[in-house]
Amino acid sequence: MNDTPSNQNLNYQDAVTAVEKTLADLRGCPPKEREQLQADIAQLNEMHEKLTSGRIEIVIFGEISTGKSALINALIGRQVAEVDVQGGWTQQVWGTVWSGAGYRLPSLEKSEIVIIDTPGINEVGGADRAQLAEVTARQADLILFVTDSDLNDTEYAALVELAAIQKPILFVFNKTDLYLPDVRATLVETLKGRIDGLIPPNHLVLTTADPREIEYVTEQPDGKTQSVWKKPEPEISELKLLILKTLENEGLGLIALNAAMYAADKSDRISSLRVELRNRQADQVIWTMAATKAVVVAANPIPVVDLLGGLAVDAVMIATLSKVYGLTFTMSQARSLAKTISAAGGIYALGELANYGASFFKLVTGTLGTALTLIPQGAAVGFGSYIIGKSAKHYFEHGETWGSGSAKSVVKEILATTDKNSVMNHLKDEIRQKLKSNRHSKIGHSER
Ligand SMILES: Nc1nc2c(ncn2[C@@H]2O[C@H](COP(=O)(O)OP(=O)(O)OP(=O)(O)O)[C@@H](O)[C@H]2O)c(=O)[nH]1
Ligand SMILES: [Mg+2]
Repeated sequence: MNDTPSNQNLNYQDAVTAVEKTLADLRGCPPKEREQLQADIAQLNEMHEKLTSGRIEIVIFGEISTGKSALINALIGRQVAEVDVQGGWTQQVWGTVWSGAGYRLPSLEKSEIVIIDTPGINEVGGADRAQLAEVTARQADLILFVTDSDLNDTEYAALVELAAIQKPILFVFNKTDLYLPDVRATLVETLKGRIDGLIPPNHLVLTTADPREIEYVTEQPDGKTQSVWKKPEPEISELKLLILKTLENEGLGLIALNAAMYAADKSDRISSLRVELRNRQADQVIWTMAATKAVVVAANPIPVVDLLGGLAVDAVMIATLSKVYGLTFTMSQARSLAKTISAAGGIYALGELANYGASFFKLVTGTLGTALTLIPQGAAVGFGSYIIGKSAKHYFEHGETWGSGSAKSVVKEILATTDKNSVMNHLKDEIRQKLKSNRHSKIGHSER
């Protein structure tokens, strides 16, 4: 990112707009969708606040005991993070404002840098680690990856994952005071090889966040020597400079890019959730209507009524489906689409009707026992509606077209890929249940 400041401002403005637009989209969702997007709305609000206040978040990653917390203390200049010899000290992700950084994003008064401490990467289990990665992907503008020796497998894997997030990473080799100069130089070369292709070599920086005490020997006026053990000052100036330089170079562009990526991600989530919800709603409409028709046919065994009444049920189903897809089909539009689909699939074919017809006529004066034999016929007609519904769904999903095929090819494909037996069995169950609960009304009538 070698943006000029004005370019950065432009990107920044774009990002603010993108986040605001996505937020407006989220708020404008129908209540059902909004319910499922609560967490996204909250996160995006936070992102908006972060963006408009110019809060930059630096997240520190690394194995346990590599000195992540010590590094934060050294950068901030106070003991804000708990440091411990025992590994696994930091248990939660938490942040603190780096007020002494002396950096503000241009034109953003309230701009501040927050440093976020995390537990050691081998400390957290799989699920937590995924959550940690997600939090980082969401919040971090800059990542510090801390190690105190050559990388082990876990560290390398984590580094690769982080590099994939596409955010700037500074690679910190801490505890350099523990190595003799030549060993340290060899380690630096090894580490350069490890990060090759993942992190630019000039993003590798050496630190001593919490140096071990060393012996200071002083000569007294009387010639005697005195020794005191003291902790030298931490060596973190190179890291601090590199952080500030990165922010200076990438500044607004950094958080802008981050926020824009985040908003795009949320937009995708809204669309996929919308597709998923529509899908579910549409299927529910199809099942309900197919079952209704199956029950109507099973309980009123008059084929002519079925033919006319059946088309009405299908038309209602299609009009309802159109609403799921944000359209408003009139009953006559719906009836005409139902006819097109039935014709394309031969769903009301004479042959089939004749099959049902014979038994229907026989059963007009039927008893309870014979009425139950209408179950397969009801289910067969319900299956027809199911196919009509699925075809209409396809039509609506493709923006009121048959996509690349024709009505005929679509219905044919749906017929070929539907498990007829399982749909029929489901519909038969529905009929049995309805007939049982309506025993006194419907079947009571046919018994009389
Ligand atoms: N010699 C030396 N020791 C250090 C340095 N930085 C940290 N330490 C020591 O390493 C130990 C672990 O430091 P922490 O800062 O707690 O490490 P951490 O990465 O936060 O550890 P967890 O929170 O447990 O994952 C402590 O005993 C520190 O004093 C350093 O630069 N040199
Ligand atoms: Mg810690």
